[in-house]
Order: sequence, then structure tokens, then C-alpha cells
Amino acid sequence: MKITGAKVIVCCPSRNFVTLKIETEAGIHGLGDATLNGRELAVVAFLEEYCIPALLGRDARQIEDVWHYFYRGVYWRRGAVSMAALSAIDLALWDIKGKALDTPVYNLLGGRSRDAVLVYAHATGDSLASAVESAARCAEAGYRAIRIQAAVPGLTDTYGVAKGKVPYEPAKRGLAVEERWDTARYLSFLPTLFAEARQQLGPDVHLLHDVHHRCTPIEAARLAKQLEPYHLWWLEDPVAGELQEGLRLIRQHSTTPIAIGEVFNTIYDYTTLITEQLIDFVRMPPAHGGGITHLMKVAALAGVYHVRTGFHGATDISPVGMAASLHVDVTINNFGIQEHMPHQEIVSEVFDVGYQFERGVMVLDERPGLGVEIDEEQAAKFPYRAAALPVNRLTDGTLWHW
Ligand code: CS2
Ligand code: MG
Repeated sequence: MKITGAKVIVCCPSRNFVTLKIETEAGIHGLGDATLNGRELAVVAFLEEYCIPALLGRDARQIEDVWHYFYRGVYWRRGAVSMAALSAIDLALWDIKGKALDTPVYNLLGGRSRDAVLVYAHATGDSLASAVESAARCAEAGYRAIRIQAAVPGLTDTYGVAKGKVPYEPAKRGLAVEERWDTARYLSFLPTLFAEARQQLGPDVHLLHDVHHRCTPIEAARLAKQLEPYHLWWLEDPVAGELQEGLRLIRQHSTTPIAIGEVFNTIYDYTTLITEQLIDFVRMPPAHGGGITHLMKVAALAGVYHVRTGFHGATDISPVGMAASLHVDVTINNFGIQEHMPHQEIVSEVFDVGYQFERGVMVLDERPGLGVEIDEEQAAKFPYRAAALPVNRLTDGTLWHW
């Protein structure tokens, strides 16, 4: 089944999405998510200049070979931009295969291992009390797992905290805004937040928190240790992801489960962390980590070491990328949880999806392929708008991890 065409569709219904559409001689097309928050057009250029010309004429059925053509076959391999492009190609080919065989992608990966996919919600507040109230509202809406982020007293901006009534979205129009950060204030505040949340929400709800790469290893070790009494489902990205050795120090001091890797893009970012059992959850999603083909391998390695998955599912993963995560989630044995940060309502004017939220879980229907379609006419009504993720500085001006 020859690939006869491919194009990139960029749209901005509330936020930017980059979608790759691959067409075949059989008249079947597939979609892939190539969205990389704040770097969208770099992926578009990479796809249009280098990948699409090399895709034309290839057999869309040969997913494994195409994957290796764009990974092993490339001298300048890995990196967020090229792996986002490769992920999109891979997703589109799985979508095509599912449609050609008239079955959902999960049936091609091994079939369902569960009826539905446990998801976690985002609770956020500009104070300790409002964050705990926000978490209570999530619990009322049926979520059984809730991530809580609250404004750190004394700081003007805190990652994950919405301002006013608009839903939280970290990328802002134009150039990157600069935020200020104070780890000492954060470390003394956070245990008080989770003490209150656990007390008010009770023992059954799963609580999560995202440190967003802000701590040094010894600070993260202290935090993970202090949070132990509130038995978190996970503490996410406690240190900057590239410092793999840093996770050893955290492990030596605490039993709080650790999730890492939403910014990773290959299995090589994970091998030390998985084989040394330094983490409990893999965050890298199919949309950024080499597609379904690569994530199935990462998940298999993780499974050997009793590490589970908890894929990144922020709004900058498009509905196509979210669907790809859900097909893997519903299939693999070592699935843990899936992040669910709902897209704004307007996104459904462009994307039609075959998954839906039902009381704490995500349910996938029986549509063939990934189960997502894009309305190109509608997409054209929402042109690209440049937006950037913030830059972070310590209170004295020192540049820090955002
Ligand atoms: C976050 C993301 O969902 C998460 O866990 O870390 O919101 C992240 O900040 C964005 O995806 C950045 O693009
Ligand atoms: Mg995160």
C-alpha cells in the first residue's frame, strides 16, 4: 500500500496543534500528532523539508522498517524536534493499518487488557485552601486520582496554577515570559498542602504532584521523604530529567513513587532509570517518544522491572496523540495511569474523537485505527498563533529550570 501523499495541518483552536496526514493509494489516510509546544513550526519544517519527500512511495504497511528508516537511517538522530516528527509518522501509519484492517489500533497491539483507562485530573489553586477545594471538585466529578498544584506563598507565578477563570495553559502569546522561583519557600509549603489535602479528601483518592524539574537531587530527596505520610501515587519530575544519577539520591532516602520523562524522547533516556529501578512510572508519551512502535518497546522494558506507565497528557498533546496514548494504555499489562487535562470545548470543532471521559476513566470506542478525524476546513479557521513556554529565574535572577 504505497504512500501517495502527506501534508502537515497546523491549527490553533485555543492552542496550537500540528497534525500530519499521510495518504495512500488505497484511499486510506492516517493521522499523526506532531505538536511540540512552543516549537511547532520547527517540526513542521522538519517534516515538510526532510520527512515527507522520503515517505512518498514507501509501503505504509511496513511500520517497523519506516520507523528505522527515520531513526537508525538518520545520522543526526534523537532530539525533541526529530522525534516529534517520527512519532507523527508512526502514529499515522498505525492509524492507516487499523483502518485497512477495520479494527481499533489496540487490537493490533495485543488487544484490550482492561475495560477503561484510569486517568488523573488537574487541581489547581492560588492558595492552599483553593487548591484543596479544586481537588474536592475533581473528586465530585468522579476522578479517583488528582494532581494538586498550588501557588507557593510569596511567589507571583507558580507552575501549574491557573490565573483568573481561564484554564491553565503554560505557553503564552509572543516571546517567553520570565517567572521567578524560590525552592526554599516551595519545600516548606508543599508538605502542608498535602497534609491538608489528604486529611480533607480521605485515604482513597490517589494524590499526585508535579515538581516540574525544580529541585536539586538532595532537595528532591527531602521533599519525597517529607511527603511519605500522605502516600502520593507519584511525585513527578523531581529533578531535571537529564540528570539520571540524581534519581539515585532520591531513591536512597524515600519510598515516594517517582514519575519522570515527559521531555524524554527515546528508550535511551530511560535505560538507567528503568534497569536500576530508580523510577516507578514512565511519562514519555507516544506522541513525543517515537510513536506507538517505540513506546511498546519502552513499556516492555519497563514491565520487566515492574515500572508502569503514566503518559503525559497535557493539552499540548493533540487529540490524535491522546488517542495513541489511550490505545497503548488499554493494551499493555503494566499500564499505571493516564494524565487527563481536557482540551477546551472549541477543539471538538476541529477534531472528532473516539474516546470519552466517564467517572474517573477514559473509554475508547470501536472505531478503526486511532479513532480520530480532523476537519480540515474547520482547522483552516483557526490559524497558528505563536506562543512560548515561560523561562524561570531564581529570586536573585539566576536562570533556573522551568
Ligand atoms: C506538565 C505539562 O502535564 C504536565 O505534567 O508538566 O503541563 C508541561 O508543562 C507542558 O506540557 C509543557 O508543554
Ligand atoms: Mg509534568
